[in-house]
Amino acid sequence: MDQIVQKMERLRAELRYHNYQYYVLDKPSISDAEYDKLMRELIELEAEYPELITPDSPTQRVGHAPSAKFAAVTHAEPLLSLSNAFSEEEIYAFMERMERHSPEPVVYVCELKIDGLAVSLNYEDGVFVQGATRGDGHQGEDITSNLRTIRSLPLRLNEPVTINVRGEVYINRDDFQRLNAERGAKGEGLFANPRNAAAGSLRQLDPKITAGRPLDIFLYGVGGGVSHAYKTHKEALDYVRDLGLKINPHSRICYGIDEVLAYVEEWSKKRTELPYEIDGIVIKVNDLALQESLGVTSHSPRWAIAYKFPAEQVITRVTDIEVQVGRTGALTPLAHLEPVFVSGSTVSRATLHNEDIVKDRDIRIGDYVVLQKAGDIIPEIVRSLPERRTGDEVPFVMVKECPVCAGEVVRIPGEAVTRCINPHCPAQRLERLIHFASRGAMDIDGLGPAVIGQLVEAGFVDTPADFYALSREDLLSLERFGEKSADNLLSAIEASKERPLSRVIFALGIRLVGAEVARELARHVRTIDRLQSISKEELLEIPAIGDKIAQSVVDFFAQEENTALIWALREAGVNMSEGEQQSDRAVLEGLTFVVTGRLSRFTRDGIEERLRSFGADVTSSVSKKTSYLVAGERGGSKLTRAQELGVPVLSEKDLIRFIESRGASID
Ligand code: 3BA
Repeated sequence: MDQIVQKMERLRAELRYHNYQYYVLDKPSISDAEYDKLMRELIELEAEYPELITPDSPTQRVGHAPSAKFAAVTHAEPLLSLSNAFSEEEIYAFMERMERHSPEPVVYVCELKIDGLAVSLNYEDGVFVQGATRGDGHQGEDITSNLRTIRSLPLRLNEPVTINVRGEVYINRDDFQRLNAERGAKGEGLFANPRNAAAGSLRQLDPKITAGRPLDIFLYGVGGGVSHAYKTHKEALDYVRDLGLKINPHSRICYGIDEVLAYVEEWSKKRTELPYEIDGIVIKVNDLALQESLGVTSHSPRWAIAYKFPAEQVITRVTDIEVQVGRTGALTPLAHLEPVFVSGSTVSRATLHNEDIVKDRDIRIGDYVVLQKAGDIIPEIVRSLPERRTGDEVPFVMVKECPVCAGEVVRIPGEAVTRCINPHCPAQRLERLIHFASRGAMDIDGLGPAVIGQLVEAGFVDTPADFYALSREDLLSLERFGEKSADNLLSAIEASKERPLSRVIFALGIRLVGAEVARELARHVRTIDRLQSISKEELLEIPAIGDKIAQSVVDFFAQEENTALIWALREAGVNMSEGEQQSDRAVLEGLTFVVTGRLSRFTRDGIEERLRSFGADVTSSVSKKTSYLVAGERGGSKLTRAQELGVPVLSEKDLIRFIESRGASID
């Protein structure tokens, strides 16, 4: 038996090596036929001794059955976003901020910004155990089975380390062309660009489909604490490379603005020569200690910036300007365009935001205009081309009454928006209903704009509370509704009654209260009753809440319809409080913490008690089973031990953020 095990391990090591040469280094070391022969030998052995198959065996890339849904994964360390720069001046301003913060000249690393999808990979003792999408940065989806199919992603590293690495999954341009050609031939839909193709491939529930897609990956960072032997970003990249992971070969150390701008200019020109698409350049401070002291804002590190290449611009014609009514009654001019292909998709509409923007950009019906996608997604009219006018163009005038309810419209002096002030306006009502059921809000599956339109049309629904009174018969009387879809919708509506208070608050559609502010409010008030009776002064004590938001909340609850709506939602059984006791215990469930060193906000006993109240185990010594070491000042031997074992280390601040990222608060 031992000999068989040895033989298998030898074959695996050999295959791993050739795989690395071929997929990571792009330098094949044996012929395909020889590789296949080794692989067949291993497959046969494993078929004979299935009990000896290991999950990191090269044969095990596509072993997994399709899943019904991706599980949610909470990132131990959030994947932040990058702040953007769109000009040389903004790069310069960024670098000046860095230099001001440092007594010595700052060293930078410039990298290509791969236009793919950010993912996070976990290796335990050198074995790939879990991979996830970035999601909202705190929570992503578990796409381990799909990531395992990427040949350049090692299932086992060169060293048995436990590490989290981050990178970008992408598809090469020519692989993308080939993939689309194949799809076209089979009558399947085409992907707009390599990025969408990569996203679509990672989103497959059946890893066998993903395995047939030409996905590739570059890693560019390590997640979590400064727990390794390297001191700079460049050294971290080298470390990641030495583990056997694929890093991009074009990153470069740059000293000073001239070298950074030279890199930007060089790759702005050479980007078309690359086999993959890039959408900019990432500039990072090289020194990790300096990174740490620069810190992060709420969403992005201060020590990095992404220079985004200018967006592709095209010319098209405005055929009409329509005024739409939003959820809060805001009237938004929307340009209808002659369809035009730009940055990967065909665009036939672009919002013009408000009256003033139309005036400032002098956009008239019939005008030729320059169009681009802001942030590569949202179509935006940059300017009109007055030199191409014929004289038949019609200037835009804001409507004097609501285009849907014909009600009164007002524009408050000093504000840019014109609003329909009729609270019963059907357009607002519809938008409010759509918002209530939408993904970030009550997240009711199957209750999208089309179905809601039908329900309103049929007179079944007027306010969001009416969703909860819908019967099977109501739904079956609608067109295109079968028994199955009716039952599915009813159970989705039922399930939404259990949504956390923060979502309910967001779903109400209070002006200026987005998802983030709603979470903040829920955390402070804990029940909807408290929120209804809270004063503006009290609201202002909440850090994230300023004068405008506070006023908006108070105004909302001063309206009788809104208090009636809350009453009706409560009657329907919708959750109206943040179940503190129960939910808190789930926050850190299954995690084991060790605390060391001197903390500033808490005593050792105090923090340990808090951790336990969140459901965590707290032990006194660091082992492989430890999930996190919380280290204050002078961590000593426990810190060293954690670093040896690759146990992630959290500072006091990290811990607070970590708990917050899980929807709770340490206070
Ligand atoms: N470097 C994307 N974020 C990147 C770690 C920071 C970062 C990126 C990057 C925040 C690329 C945001 C998503 C994320 C890991 C957060 C890159 C690229 N560095 N080279 C500075 O090539 N697209 N994206 N990923 N943490």
